[in-house]
Amino acid sequence: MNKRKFLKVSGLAGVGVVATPLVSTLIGCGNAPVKESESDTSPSPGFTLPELGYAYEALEPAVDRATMRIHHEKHHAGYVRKLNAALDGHTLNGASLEPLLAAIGPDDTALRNNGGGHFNHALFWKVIAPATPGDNETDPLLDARIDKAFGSRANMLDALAGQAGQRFGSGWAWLVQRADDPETLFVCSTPNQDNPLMTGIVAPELQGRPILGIDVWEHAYYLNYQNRRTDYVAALLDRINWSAVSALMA
Ligand code: MN3
Repeated sequence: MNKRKFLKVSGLAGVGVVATPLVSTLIGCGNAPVKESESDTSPSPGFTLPELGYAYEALEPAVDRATMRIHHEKHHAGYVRKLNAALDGHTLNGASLEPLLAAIGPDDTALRNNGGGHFNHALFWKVIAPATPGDNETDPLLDARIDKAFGSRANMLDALAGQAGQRFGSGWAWLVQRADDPETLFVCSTPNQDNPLMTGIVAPELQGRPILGIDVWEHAYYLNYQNRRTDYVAALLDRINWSAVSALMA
């Protein structure tokens, strides 16, 4: 391995042990810390496609059954498969997903696109889950943080929809806890499958822990909405599972 990668992997050895594993609660994935002496030969963690936890038609009419099925069975499954393939023999093989995302450099295209794709979609399925009784009860801590940053939940949703609408081409809009101040929330968008956990890729002011993400790739809405991204985002923002968002706060 080259010196730059070696330093990054070395720095992660402890992180994998102590970091709060956001994604390990979302996804059945490996948690083994990177071992620099074994990382070239240890087996792939074998990231797996998480279950939705609800039926493909459960979000209709906001998101249609066919879109949900293709999005989960084809698109997300493809990211998982290509992520595992990209990790075969890679120095980051064995890392859990969050430290892996933090260590990716801008030129490591396969890990960047597929590691991001796996994380982003696993988060997405959680936060857009259809509401069941009790799911959408107000969480005082989340509400307080939203009010502090945006004035109200409606203002935050407007800002998030604005980020989704302004993203040129494919990408995501996020509600994020600041990396250097987790009690402070902000909204942003990132292109393609990037996300705010990619400290080696996204700008410092965009770094943090996403607790809500909106997929604005055309594959997320085109069957039902064609070019009407604004209508899709508005419908989706009515289907947020606020209990899940609260649970993702650090
Ligand atoms: Mn997608």
